Amino acid sequence: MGEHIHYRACHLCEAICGLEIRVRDGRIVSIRGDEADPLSRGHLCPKAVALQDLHEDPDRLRRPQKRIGERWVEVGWDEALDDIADRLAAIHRAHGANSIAAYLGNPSVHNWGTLTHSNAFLGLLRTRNRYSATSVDQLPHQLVAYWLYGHQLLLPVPDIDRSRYILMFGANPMASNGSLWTVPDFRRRLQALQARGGKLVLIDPRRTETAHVADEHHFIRPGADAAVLLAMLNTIFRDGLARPGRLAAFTDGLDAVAEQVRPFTPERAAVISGIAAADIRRIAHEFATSEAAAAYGRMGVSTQAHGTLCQWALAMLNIATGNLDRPGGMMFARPAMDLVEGPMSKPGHYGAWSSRVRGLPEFGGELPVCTLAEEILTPGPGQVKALVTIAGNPVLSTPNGRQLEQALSMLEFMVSIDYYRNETTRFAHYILPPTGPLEHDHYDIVFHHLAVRNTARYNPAVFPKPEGQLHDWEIFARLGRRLRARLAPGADKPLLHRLKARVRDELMARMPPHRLLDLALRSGPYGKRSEHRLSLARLKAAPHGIDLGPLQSVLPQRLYGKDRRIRCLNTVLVDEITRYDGLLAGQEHQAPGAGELWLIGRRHVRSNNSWMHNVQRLVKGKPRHQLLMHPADLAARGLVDGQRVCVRSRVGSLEVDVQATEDIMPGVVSLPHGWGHARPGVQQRIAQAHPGQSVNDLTDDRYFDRLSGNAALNGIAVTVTAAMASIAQPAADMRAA
Ligand SMILES: Nc1nc2c(c(=O)[nH]1)N[C@H]1C(S)=C(S)[C@@H](COP(=O)(O)OP(=O)(O)OC[C@H]3O[C@@H](n4cnc5c(=O)[nH]c(N)nc54)[C@H](O)[C@@H]3O)O[C@H]1N2
Ligand SMILES: Nc1nc2c(c(=O)[nH]1)N[C@H]1C(S)=C(S)[C@@H](COP(=O)(O)OP(=O)(O)OC[C@H]3O[C@@H](n4cnc5c(=O)[nH]c(N)nc54)[C@H](O)[C@@H]3O)O[C@H]1N2
Ligand code: SF4
Ligand SMILES: [Mo]
Repeated sequence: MGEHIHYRACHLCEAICGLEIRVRDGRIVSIRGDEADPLSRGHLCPKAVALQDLHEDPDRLRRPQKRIGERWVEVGWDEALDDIADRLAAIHRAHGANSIAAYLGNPSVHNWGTLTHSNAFLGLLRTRNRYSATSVDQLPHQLVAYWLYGHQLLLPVPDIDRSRYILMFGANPMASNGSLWTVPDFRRRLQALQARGGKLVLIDPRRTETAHVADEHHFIRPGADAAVLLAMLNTIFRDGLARPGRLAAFTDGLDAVAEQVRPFTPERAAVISGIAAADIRRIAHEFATSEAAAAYGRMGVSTQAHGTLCQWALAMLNIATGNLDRPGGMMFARPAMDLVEGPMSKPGHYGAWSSRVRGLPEFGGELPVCTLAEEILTPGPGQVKALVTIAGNPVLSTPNGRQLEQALSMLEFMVSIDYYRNETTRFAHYILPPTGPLEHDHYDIVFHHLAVRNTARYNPAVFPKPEGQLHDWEIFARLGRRLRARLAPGADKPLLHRLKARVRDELMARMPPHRLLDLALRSGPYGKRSEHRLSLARLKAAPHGIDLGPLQSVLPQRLYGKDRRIRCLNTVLVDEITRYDGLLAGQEHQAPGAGELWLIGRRHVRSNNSWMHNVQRLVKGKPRHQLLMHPADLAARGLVDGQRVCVRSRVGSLEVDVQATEDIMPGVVSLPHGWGHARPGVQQRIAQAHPGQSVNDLTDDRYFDRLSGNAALNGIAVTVTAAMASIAQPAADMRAA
């Protein structure tokens, strides 16, 4: 007891800020930014303080839960794990490997025990029905990285600390704190860039928090980015501004790219995007002639109908101008525990098989989640009968959530590894809660790959593991051991093969994540053969983290594959470019019909996807889940600010309050995701008092990026009318008069 200060990296979002957590007599008394963290330098956001609420939340589950009808009872670990293994094995035997699906949610990449140990367990299932939040998020980025650089995790980031020009499409780091770009304290880093005479240009259908700090902002019609990006690329080639520099020595196909983009003129892009041709040309020139520039695009240009084309065109802008792998341009991090070069490397593969119902391509062993509900609902061989969810809430986070709810209610068996009974896990037969975030140690395996500076940081648990609880990795290890015993995989293989698999299993089950980290650090780029000599012991002795310096040029060595070359084009891309040209020519580009509006999403700094709404200090204050709409669009429909409205799409409808704002492009409306907690069976008392509506009751499972299968969550065609309740209101008033 007494007072202790713990240093700890925040795992809630991609910024991985260092925190200083003061604990007195077993209770947190304060959470501050860790000034000595070489990456975050003292920055934190309001969510960090909510770690205390998460730790203390009485709604957070601490024991395995079993559902019997509508009733939930607490059961022991052994009883739960035995029964789950029995039931999964029975379904596996009766209906085949693909009848069990798995869904991994976003926090699974922020929890290192899940990263190190879930794969061995999931591998035992041998199912092709693996899904994750990747396909409602960054799948197009990973596909393009795999095609261009040979590895799905070779994702370059804007080297903001040395950049002179950032061209940003569809990202809002002022709210998100950066994404596929670990950039804690974006605000201060941007101010420094601006003080150096640099500039941020933002393209977004909403005048966002980031637009307010940008030097230039342009509205764009949702989904029109590919036309603008291709036109910028075309301008750069046409006007002789393509200067790949040293990249030319290991880049193939850039001349063919110039050829491919020739039909895309700024004039054509202007018609569909709403951005003037002169602006498109000027920005392309500014970008190409800046001494260090980075073109970056995130959710807005990933979760839309042309996500892969957008990410490809952004990469081409950086390559054609020589800004890839150059200080101040788009650079690759070199993390201490390396998932690109290390033994855990999974470069990716594409289209090795397709989904059963809709024929969507797999990527890296996963299928797009927009097809999950129909894989459960459509009878026939290979139909999904059971589901394992890990740290996810697909009912609120994937398109057509109502359809998925219907599908979940029809499963023979479902188990969720999660510490909340949320909108999804309430359908499970078992919920297995892992320890809370401060009850296990932490090293960020993923986000050092995306950071603006190379650093490494390990922190032990703030609180001891409570009696009778298991860490995520222990749940996977124990469940895996039981499942192996029942499924006896490889029973037809020689005894030696089976023994080896058993030993590997046992080893993993006894190998906590920190032992794996130690091995990875020692053999990694800053390990025993380098001046840094990193090991777990070295990191333990440096609780604020170790600085490994600014990003370095790493190409061509870091390119993946034998010949280490960048491949700009392939036949799939060429076909897509041709098809897109046809779409523009035939004016078939998605456009809302008469009276329709485009629906887009948004994030808020006090929210985290669907799962931090059970924290009073984050949800208090003015509600923030209204539909944002331009006053002209309200007037055209005879609606007024604050009114209750009905929003309708192809798949569903909902009622929300509307808020008038000039900060949104006319013709566009915005609703945040992650709300919609007023569903029976959810156990999150504070969230249910501020339920909001789920935008994914409107988004469409049939609207997706054709190449990757990533859901198109932005640019949904909707109508907005007065809600029944608000029409009834004036009528009642009239009667009273
Ligand atoms: N319309 C629309 N939809 C979207 C988006 C959008 O912009 N618009 N964004 C998409 C994006 S980018 C994402 S990433 C997804 C997120 O979607 P999901 O990943 O499906 O959902 P989350 O809201 O992150 O749910 C996280 C769950 O994990 C649990 N959890 C938290 N930490 C841990 C842990 O350490 N272990 C375990 N076992 N469980 C834990 C929480 O209790 C919570 O129930 O949503 C997507 N959906
Ligand atoms: N506070 C907070 N931080 C978070 C999260 C959170 O929920 N809350 N979630 C985390 C996760 S999982 C992720 S993936 C990241 C996401 O991080 P970001 O991508 O930076 O965040 P978003 O707010 O989704 O930004 C997407 C932007 O795209 C715009 N947009 C929509 N449609 C289009 C379009 O067609 N074209 C263009 N050009 N723009 C468009 C939207 O208006 C929005 O401003 O944030 C992470 N950080
Ligand atoms: S910005 Fe992200 S990592 Fe930093 S304190 Fe906030 S939630 Fe945590
Ligand atoms: Mo995400």
